[in-house]
Amino acid sequence: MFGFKSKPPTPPPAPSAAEQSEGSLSLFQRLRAKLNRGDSWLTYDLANLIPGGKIDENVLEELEMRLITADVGVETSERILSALRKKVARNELDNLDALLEALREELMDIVRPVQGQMVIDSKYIPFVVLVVGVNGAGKTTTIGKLARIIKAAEMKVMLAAGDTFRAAAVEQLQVWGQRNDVPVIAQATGADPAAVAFDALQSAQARKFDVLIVDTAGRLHTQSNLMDELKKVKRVMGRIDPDAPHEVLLVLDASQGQNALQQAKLFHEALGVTGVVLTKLDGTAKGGIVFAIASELKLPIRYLGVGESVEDFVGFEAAAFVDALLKRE
Ligand SMILES: Nc1nc2c(ncn2[C@@H]2O[C@H](COP(=O)(O)OP(=O)(O)OP(=O)(O)O)[C@@H](O)[C@H]2O)c(=O)[nH]1
Ligand SMILES: [Mg+2]
Repeated sequence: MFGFKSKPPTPPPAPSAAEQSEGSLSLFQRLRAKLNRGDSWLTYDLANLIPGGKIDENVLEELEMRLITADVGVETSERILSALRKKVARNELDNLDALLEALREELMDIVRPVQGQMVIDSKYIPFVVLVVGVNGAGKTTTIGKLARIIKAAEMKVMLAAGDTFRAAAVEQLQVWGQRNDVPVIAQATGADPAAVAFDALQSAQARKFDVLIVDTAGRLHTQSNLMDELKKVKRVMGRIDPDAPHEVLLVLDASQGQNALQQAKLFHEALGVTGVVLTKLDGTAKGGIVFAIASELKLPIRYLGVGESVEDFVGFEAAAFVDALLKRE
């Protein structure tokens, strides 16, 4: 679920969603079951719309509506449909299977370029991951999940409790630390988050940790003073290692639809996001936001959160994701 530079992984990282086919229900199957529920998703009942088996404007309009209501966004949906319309005009799509295959290709073209693992470069000691996002997006939970897979790859990982604002935020991170048996650097609530990050980086460097993950308090992308605070956290770590943080992970709640796209734009402007995690894809989210982010921002999508527990976490794989949305049982 992440790559390595300079140093081979031992043992290999956790299996990808597509690979986890054994066991009661694979993550891929679960993702698919959640995203492809009943009449809520793309291909449900599409066949019934095609009385003579013919793809016409009604079918295309229905498909466009479904893309938009699945959070793909108007602009991206229009782009997909215009490509499909051209094919229909050339008589290349004369049945549902051909239409679905063409749709699959269009969706793949959008997400293939944003599939990219987080690469932990061992030339950095530690490799620093700064985790940001709005309140309740799933930052702290994502850190717990990430710490687990990094530890499983036999790397030394430390957590920094940079959320000094919300009551109990430090304790929440400490619980994840205990669960994964990884150290958590913390200060009292109300401390300067930049100071916490600075101290943690110094400590992780001195103790030769492979990875440091810095939690931060949730904040709205529109609160410029709080966005400035994050810039300071970033800047201060840069004094110890000019390249740190080496990954700025933006955590987005996929069920927030188009608002998540707006968040991504502003966090990226402020901090230079290098990777996105989409959480809560097991809930009411329809998954289309992945395409909106890929097509409009072109930011790498690293991981998907598909539940609250530590194993509900998969590396983003374009083909597995698109298939989870399109494939009929
Ligand atoms: N269903 C589901 N719930 C999730 C997922 N990720 C996180 N959660 C839940 O979302 C809630 C908020 O998660 P946190 O990790 O505390 O979010 P946060 O971004 O750190 O929140 P703040 O620190 O308050 O900004 C918790 O109840 C988590 O269990 C997910 O992938 N699926
Ligand atoms: Mg948190």
